[in-house]
Amino acid sequence: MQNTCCSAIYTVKVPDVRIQKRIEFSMNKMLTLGSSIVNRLSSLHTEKIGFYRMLSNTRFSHDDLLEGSFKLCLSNMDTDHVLAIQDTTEFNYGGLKSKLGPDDPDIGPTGSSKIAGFFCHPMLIVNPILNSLIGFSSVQIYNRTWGQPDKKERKYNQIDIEEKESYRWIKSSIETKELLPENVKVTIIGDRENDIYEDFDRVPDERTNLLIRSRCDRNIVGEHKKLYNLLDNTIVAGSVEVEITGQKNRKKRTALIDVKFTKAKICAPTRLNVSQKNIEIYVIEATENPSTIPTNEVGISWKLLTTHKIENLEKAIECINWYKKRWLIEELFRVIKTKGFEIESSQLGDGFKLKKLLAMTLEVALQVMRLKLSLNEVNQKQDNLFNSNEIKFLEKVNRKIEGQTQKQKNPYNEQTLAWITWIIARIGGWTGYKSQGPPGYITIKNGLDRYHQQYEGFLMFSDD
Ligand SMILES: [Mn+2]
Repeated sequence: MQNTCCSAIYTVKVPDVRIQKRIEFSMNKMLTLGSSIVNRLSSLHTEKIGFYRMLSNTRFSHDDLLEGSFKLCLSNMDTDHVLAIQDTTEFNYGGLKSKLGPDDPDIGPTGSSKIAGFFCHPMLIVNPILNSLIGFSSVQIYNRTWGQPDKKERKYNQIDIEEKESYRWIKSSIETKELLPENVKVTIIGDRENDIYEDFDRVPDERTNLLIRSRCDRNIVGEHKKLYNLLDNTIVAGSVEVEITGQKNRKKRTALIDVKFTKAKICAPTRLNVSQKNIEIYVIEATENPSTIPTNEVGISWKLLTTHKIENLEKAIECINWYKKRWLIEELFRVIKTKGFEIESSQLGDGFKLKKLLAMTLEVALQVMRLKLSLNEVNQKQDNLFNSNEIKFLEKVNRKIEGQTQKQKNPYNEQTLAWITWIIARIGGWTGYKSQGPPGYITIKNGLDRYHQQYEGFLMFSDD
């Protein structure tokens, strides 16, 4: 089982033991209360003040906190092949405009040029076999500056990739390679925005592969001249059933996916400063068969570029399944924002503090996700996420819950994370009936919240 977020990971970069303790304490509060809003984390004035002081302490920044996360990721490494999933999200503090003035160096315009905020680009490391979250190998928290010249003014298509914001995709890959042990193979996964020629030029090596969704048709060497034209002329190699999780505009279903794959030599766009003028890659096309596409919906259609050698259908399907795990990073963003910690509702009003709060929230959100995912990986042990007193309390709660509903026993082995998650989810209002499906994040978060209150009461009485 993985180490928890709150066990002495910041010792290197944080000024002293007292602050280290303060960070651990705050992160535990965030975890059990499921919130990043300082006011909600404690009813004690002194605790709140301590948290605020720690965030405003200029002797360490969000980057120093993130060093702790990277250390933790390394110590959790439990496999020799990982998926490294990267993506960008923005944090909007438009509502704080009056507080977050144009003078704050840690705040700038976001996707919408008028809304104040910053961006975060994490690389999430996943064990593809256990489907577990190992940690973060790189996180870039950055902001644009007000009044920055636009792409046209900067002659954007003429400047080197290092000067562009999109360099973040390559930077996080390089940082990941530097951090992870050499015997660990890495498959880097990114969405369409990650389809950057320079990435294919600079990142792959003997142990590092790319698996990236195609954004644009590319020139290729050979008679078909264009990548998509080549795909049109490739036959379907086979079909596979894929479970599609329901979303806003996507119905939950078992989709039948037709799979094509082929080798291609892509050409560097003209004017580009790269060492390889063309690069051999493989391309996989996954297209949903019309027979499973619901009416009024567009079927699944992915074109994936990869440096993995795709020589048979099995390998193509394996890559499709790896790419599917990209939803984990989307889920992480939801947990940090709307589905959980509500970090955008923070009233801190200061970019430096908000970025530190985000660095801590990233690690805590990962813990909440681990709880939920544990129901699929039922043998994962829990180490020190909950202490022995809490386990005693959980045993009592478990007996009470099971007593009320004789038919519904906690199906998991005691001391596993799944056993704890089952109890927390039940406290959060989940019935445990198969028909209701697995508990969601809101339920787990509510469960942690109520659990925390009940445990405080339990401690009070056991003190008597
Ligand atoms: Mn994206």
